Amino acid sequence: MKIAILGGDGFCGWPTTLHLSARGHDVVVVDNFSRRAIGEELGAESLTPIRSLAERRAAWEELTGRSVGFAGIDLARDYEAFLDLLVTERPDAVVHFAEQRAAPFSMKSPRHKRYTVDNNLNATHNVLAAVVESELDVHVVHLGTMGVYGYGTAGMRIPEGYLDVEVPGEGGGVAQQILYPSNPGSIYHMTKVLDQTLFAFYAKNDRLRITDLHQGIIWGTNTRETGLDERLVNRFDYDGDYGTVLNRFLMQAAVGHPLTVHGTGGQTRAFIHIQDMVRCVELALLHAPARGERVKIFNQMTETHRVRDLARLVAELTGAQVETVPNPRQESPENDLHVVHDAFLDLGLRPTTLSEGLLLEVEQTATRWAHRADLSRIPATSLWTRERRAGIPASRTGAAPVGA
Ligand code: USQ
Repeated sequence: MKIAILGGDGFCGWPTTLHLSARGHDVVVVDNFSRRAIGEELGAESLTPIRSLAERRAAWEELTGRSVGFAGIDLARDYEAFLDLLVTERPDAVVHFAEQRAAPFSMKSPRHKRYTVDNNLNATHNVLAAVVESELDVHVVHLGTMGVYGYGTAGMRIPEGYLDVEVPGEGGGVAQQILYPSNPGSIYHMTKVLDQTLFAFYAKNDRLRITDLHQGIIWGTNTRETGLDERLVNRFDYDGDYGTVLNRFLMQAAVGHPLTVHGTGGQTRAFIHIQDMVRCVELALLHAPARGERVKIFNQMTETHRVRDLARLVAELTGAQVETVPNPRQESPENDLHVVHDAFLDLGLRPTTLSEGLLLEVEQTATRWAHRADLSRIPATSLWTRERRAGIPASRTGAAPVGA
């Protein structure tokens, strides 16, 4: 297939680019380097020393003989440039990762909220409108989030996108399937909820073929391809805005920082290893919906874990201290999470489990690059509301511990 990877320089986009190129697909990266620019704004670099996209592409070609194309386009603003790319390159599919993906970043200030909404919704809508205008039959695969559902399960397993309901009708109950009711927990997650409505409309009105991947929290850094050579290394974020929970704990353990459990740590979330993520995207590309079919939704996750259990696991593995810190977020302190995720397993996904991969990750990434860490970037300081407090460990400030 010919595939355009939108956001192909980012944390998910880069390993997906290489995976699909390695599988023999003809890949072109579309990116405006916004993730690198945000890193500069925050003064927070990847723990791993990532190379420029030009160096990454050259190294890949040198190692494998396969070239990856590139187009520098801001999808939220340069509609015409993207339309031109579609018409010139005529891809079979686009994989859309080109959104601001950090919940804390999206909640930092009105400016960050507005940027996240403007960027994410315009990018998604421009992609869909351009596919229609191009008159090409392009399969759109989008990286969504488990967070569109919220994390409360009301005693049931969260289905893959659609919920069976019965509504009262004149002659008795009428069976229907509806999009699972959304319950986003941040401005970022809300943009992915709104994306879902754009997809439903374009699938219905223009018969676009669309797949939405409701992904859990990624853990891990490298895939088979990004691990081939140091010039291909993937980014690893640990700062309070972009670092996700398990990767943060691994890095904190490596630098001797207490593991920062927000609140009670009773939050249960869905997880997936980065190697499984690239495989899932490939499976989704190979199993596109037909024209006229509704949006195909997969739950792209393999395990659920409670935050405090993850902290305990990492502490057992590394000897790190666990510390409860104030939760800067507005979220349920405790929740259960049960998720249907059969579709990818049925298509052949063989998940990498936490028990297999965690130690390797500590050794190969967190410890290896620990000397590059800037400890001042660790605390999560983006507050969901004015009443919230930054997630700084009391042992580092001399304040009374949480709950004291
Ligand atoms: N948390 C801690 N300590 C930390 C960091 C986080 O206890 O040091 C807690 C948070 O309060 C939250 C949970 O861990 O309850 C998850 O936070 P996260 O930053 O790992 O994940 P989240 O903000 O939900 O976002 C990440 C990705 C996002 C993706 C989402 C999938 O950044 O792009 O959509 O995971 S999901 O969580 O399933 O919605």
